[in-house]
Formats: sequence, structure tokens, C-alpha cells
Amino acid sequence: MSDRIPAAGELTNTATMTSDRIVVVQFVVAPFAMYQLSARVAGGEGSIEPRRGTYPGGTVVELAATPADGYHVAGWTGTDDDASVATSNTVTMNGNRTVAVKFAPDVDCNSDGIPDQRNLQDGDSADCNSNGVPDECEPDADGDGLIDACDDRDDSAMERPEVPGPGLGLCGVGFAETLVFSLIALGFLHRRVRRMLLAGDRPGPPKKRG
Ligand SMILES: [Ca+2]
Ligand SMILES: [Ca+2]
Ligand SMILES: [Ca+2]
Ligand SMILES: [Ca+2]
Repeated sequence: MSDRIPAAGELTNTATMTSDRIVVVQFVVAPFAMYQLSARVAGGEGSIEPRRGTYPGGTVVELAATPADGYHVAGWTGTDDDASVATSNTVTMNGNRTVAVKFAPDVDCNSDGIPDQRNLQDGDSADCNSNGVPDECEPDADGDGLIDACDDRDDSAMERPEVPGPGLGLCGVGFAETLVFSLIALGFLHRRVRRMLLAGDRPGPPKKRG
């Protein structure tokens, strides 16, 4: 027998050895917490399972959303991953939980006949800013193929380097062009000099005798 009867949950006690003592401790199974889940569809156009339930603390409950035809998952609240736009999600029951899924009508902004959400899920479209809109549908002001939301450089103001015009100097034209031009000029000069020399050899008009 101990010196005193402990309160429930108390972990220490004493036994004063003034005589033989027999001490007994008793354990009981602690009651574990049970929590309530309530799940709903915000705004309709589909369903969610399970709708409700009672679970031991720490249970990870699988959630499955089923959108109506022509709708897709637009977002979740109260789940382990509210950023998800997938039809499945989880909620960890560390307390009473209320979760909701929201559906939105399918959009086909890139006009390929396939809902854009599926384009993104299938990897046929990129979504660099993670807004659920295929990037080919978003503005690209400078036309470099990178949408404005993901483009940190405006290339529209950049001027293309000027193409040099034809010139006589080596800085304006290439070496080959300069060489060809020089040869043509040399040929022309050669012909000119030759004509001048030939003209000098010709006999002049006969001189009149005085
Ligand atoms: Ca599409
Ligand atoms: Ca996007
Ligand atoms: Ca751009
Ligand atoms: Ca750019």
C-alpha cells in the first residue's frame, strides 16, 4: 500500500518503509478521441464521398469528388491539400472537420475540343503560373512564348541590331565583297590605262605644210 491514493493520471507516489509494504499500481485503457467529419459540395454540380462520419483521432480519410458532366474540380477547403484540383483528396481527423469541394464548368479556351482541365492533367498544356488556365490562353505581350505572368523580361522594347548597308570600307562589308569590288575596280583601271596608251601610239592628224 502506498502512502496516499493518487489522483487519476498522477504518475508518482511514495511508500514509507516503516513495515513490509505491498504496492500495487493499476492501469486502464485511456479513452481515445472520436471526431466528426462533414463533407459537402459548395454550389452543387456534383457529389462528394463520404458525406459524414465519426473517426478515431489521427485517421486519414480519403475523399472522392465526382463532378457533373461538363464540370471539373475547381478547389477544396478544409482538406489536407486545398491547392489540389484533383477529384481525390484526404483529410486528417485531428479534430472535427468540415470539408467542401467546389466544381466549375469546363472551359475550352484553346478550342481543341477537350476541357482545359484535362489538357493540363494530361500534360498537353503547360500552366507555369498554376492558375488552372492553359498558358496558351494567357497574355504574352512581348510575344516570346512566355506568358506575362511567368516572363520577367520585356523583350518587346529590345531593338534588333542594325544590318550594315553596303559600303566601301571593310567595316561595312565583308572581306569577300571588298576583294571582288577591288578586282573590278582594278580591271576597269587597267582597261582605261591600256586605252590611253593605245590612243597615244596612234599617229596624229597629218600636219599641214607651211
Ligand atoms: Ca482545351
Ligand atoms: Ca496558366
Ligand atoms: Ca512574354
Ligand atoms: Ca520576355
